[in-house]
Amino acid sequence: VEATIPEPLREAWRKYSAKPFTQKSEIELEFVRHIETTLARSLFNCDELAAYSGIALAFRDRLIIEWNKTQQRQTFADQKRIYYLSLEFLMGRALDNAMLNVGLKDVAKEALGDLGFRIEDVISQEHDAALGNGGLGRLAACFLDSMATLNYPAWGYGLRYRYGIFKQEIVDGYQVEIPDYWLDFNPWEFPRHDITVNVQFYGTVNKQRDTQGRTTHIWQGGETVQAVAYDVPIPGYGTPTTNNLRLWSSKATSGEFNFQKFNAGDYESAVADEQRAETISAVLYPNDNLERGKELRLKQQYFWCAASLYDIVRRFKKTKRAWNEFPDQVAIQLNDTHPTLAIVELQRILVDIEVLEWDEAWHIVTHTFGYTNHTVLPEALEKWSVPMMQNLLPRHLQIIYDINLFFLQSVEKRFPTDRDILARVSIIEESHPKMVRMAYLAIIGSQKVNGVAELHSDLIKTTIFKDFVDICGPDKFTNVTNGITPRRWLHQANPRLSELIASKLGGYGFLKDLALLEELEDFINDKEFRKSWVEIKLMNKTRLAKHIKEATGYQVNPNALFDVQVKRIHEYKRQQLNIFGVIHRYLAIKAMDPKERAKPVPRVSIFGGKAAPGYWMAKTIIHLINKVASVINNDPDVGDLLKVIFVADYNVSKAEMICPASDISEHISTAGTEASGTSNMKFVLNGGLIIGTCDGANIEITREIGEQNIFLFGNLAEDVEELRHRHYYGDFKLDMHLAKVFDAIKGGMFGPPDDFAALLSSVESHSDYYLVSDDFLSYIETQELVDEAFRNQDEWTDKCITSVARMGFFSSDRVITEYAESIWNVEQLDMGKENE
Ligand code: NBY
Repeated sequence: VEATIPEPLREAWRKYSAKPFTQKSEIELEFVRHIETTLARSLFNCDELAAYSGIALAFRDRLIIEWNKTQQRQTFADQKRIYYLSLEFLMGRALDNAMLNVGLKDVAKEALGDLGFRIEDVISQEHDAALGNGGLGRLAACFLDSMATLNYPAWGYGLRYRYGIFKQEIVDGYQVEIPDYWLDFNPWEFPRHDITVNVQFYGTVNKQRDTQGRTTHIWQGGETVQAVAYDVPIPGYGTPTTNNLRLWSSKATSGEFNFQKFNAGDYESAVADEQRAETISAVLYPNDNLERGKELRLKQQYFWCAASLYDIVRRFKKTKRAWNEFPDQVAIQLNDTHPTLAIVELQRILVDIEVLEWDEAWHIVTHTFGYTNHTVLPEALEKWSVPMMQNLLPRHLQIIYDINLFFLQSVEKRFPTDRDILARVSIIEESHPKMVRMAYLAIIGSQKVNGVAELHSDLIKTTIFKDFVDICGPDKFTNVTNGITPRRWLHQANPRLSELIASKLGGYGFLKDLALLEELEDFINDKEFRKSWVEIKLMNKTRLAKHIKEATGYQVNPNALFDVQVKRIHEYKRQQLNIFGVIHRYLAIKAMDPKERAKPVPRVSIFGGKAAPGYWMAKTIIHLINKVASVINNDPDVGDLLKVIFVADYNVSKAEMICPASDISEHISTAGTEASGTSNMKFVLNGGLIIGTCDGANIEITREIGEQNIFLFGNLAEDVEELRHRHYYGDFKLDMHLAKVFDAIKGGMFGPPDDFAALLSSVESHSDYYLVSDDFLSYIETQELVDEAFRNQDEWTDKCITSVARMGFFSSDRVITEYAESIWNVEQLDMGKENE
């Protein structure tokens, strides 16, 4: 391209083109320029929010320079690209991350200092980008960071929700949801009003014969909505690579239609059309691990898949390659089943628009996609009603039926004697109404299917997808254990620990190669090092204690054992087990002779997490935690021995404060239910220990750090089925310690017992599906072991240091490398000397 531009022009352009800043004075110049011109303010009315805006704009510009060059480099290299399709990207704040990733936080700190601001105060002005529910969305964000850091040519595709996950307030002990309008000022996105895609809904399908006598399908009528691209730069750490996250926003097509309505004076219906269109990307659905079949959600999914596929195909077509090379240029990863319609959409584009033969198109499709499963919970497996899909996406439903027909024919040929297999594996469930099973469609349309931790990947092969292993062969199914980015979850969240580690390991190389942490074990007896280690933990706990005081009014002792469970509230994650354990502890303290009360280890039980607004049982658990907190925290018999805290509105930036401040964190799901968990990794990487079940990635964490460094308890996944069966048919007897806890609740100790009746009866008389009673004794005994271990601070510190040293495996860089090699078959871009 460049060769066609005359040299003098190129010369002038080069002379004036923006250069990335590196000096303090340059940052100050940019900062003041943005305050004075972009924001039209001055020194005299520059508050912290304005200072945030100024510095964010300066760094935004800085990223854009590298982002442009990255796009050019990747176009020029013309390699296979990764497209990560996710309905959720739980990014959190961007400024701190941007400063750290380009290596200029220290310089920015001085610059801001010169101009009268403390960098921490400025950073905390930023609103979290909370376009996700929990682990699945945060995983996508960690992957973007790793893909950029490793110089992979990669794009994220998602939706630009106007409202992210709701903000949580606690009022009288109850969760209240507040809308999260976050776009007032967002310097991190670039609207691309020139990059739009028209997306069609509803209408009808007509068959036609083309000139060669082929039958073609024409999808006509219905309505169209316009997708507008908003681009978010994703800077890698210590590399110029700055990738792109493209989020689609919906708006009414500015076509004939509206114009005519306006001219005819029908303003109201023209405006209504506009609002209906904008509704598609208006709000993130706040359910995690629950599927609710709403039409608007299906619209979101198709809107996003259609726009993304159009964009991907457009980019491929620019290279003028033959269609059969598509899978060599494009790898599309489906983050759960939410983007499964992308499979159908690509088949539609190839067959209906590009007029490829069905088989040739299907070969391309099935070599392009990979599908990641994140759950085995039956209530979370996506299904869409056939009538709804028929109405909204008539052509796609036809294609799904054809995919299913060819698939079932091949199954029948291979398993002619198995009479039920066709009904079991059909994409269409023969219920009333009929349902499209999205996971089955995703498996059939993908080249690889993966789970997110070893146990989970084994479970999907032996339970929910067993038949597909027989049909497709075991090689289609694989495991890629999750990980986290050490940039955000160590360096950014815990700068002091990161600095201490760097001082021992001779630099920050471990942030790019986390396995280097193993050298920390050499310093385990280094007195100075250990002292700093303990001091840092105490500082982080003190910082959290300060937040707790401000947010709740409760004063907690930073020297107490901080016991943390923060994650979405869900019965399978068993916050109820934790709070019942807290009540047990409280009853034990109350029963002690006052002289005895000096003995137990003081503990602060910290909870945090949102309940889906329609998940009544989860809300009841939040209510119970808050009631228990107000009783225990105000009981003079207890004092510092036990405090219970509910941190409202748990989100990414709260996690950055909480993870470094824990002594022990709880990952106590019923065995076999938590696919992986990723906060378990964050806590250990920050020098905390775990109490947990043999579930998800806890198992691999144990293998890496050693079983002497983790507190495991409870029944194993392989025994769960049998136990449930026994509850159901045999006699069920509540654990005796748990019975005392229940008596206390029923006696009104924590308010009207009716408030908690359903929660108790889910354990007592509704077969205790999550095995709370079965695991209770083992849980409380293990908590006693935790107390004992904490009493010996030296040994505790040994465990913490050893664990951190052995966490290298859980870097999302390792995860992305595995995906790249075993699923995507893509290569890192050769950065030549640029990456030095
Ligand atoms: O994905 C989580 C798993 O529970 C966790 O074990 C795992 O570590 C993590 C990353 O692999 N799943 C999760 O967060 N799921 C959701 O947030 C979610 C959101 C929406 C829907 C379903 C699940 N939905 O159907 O709308």
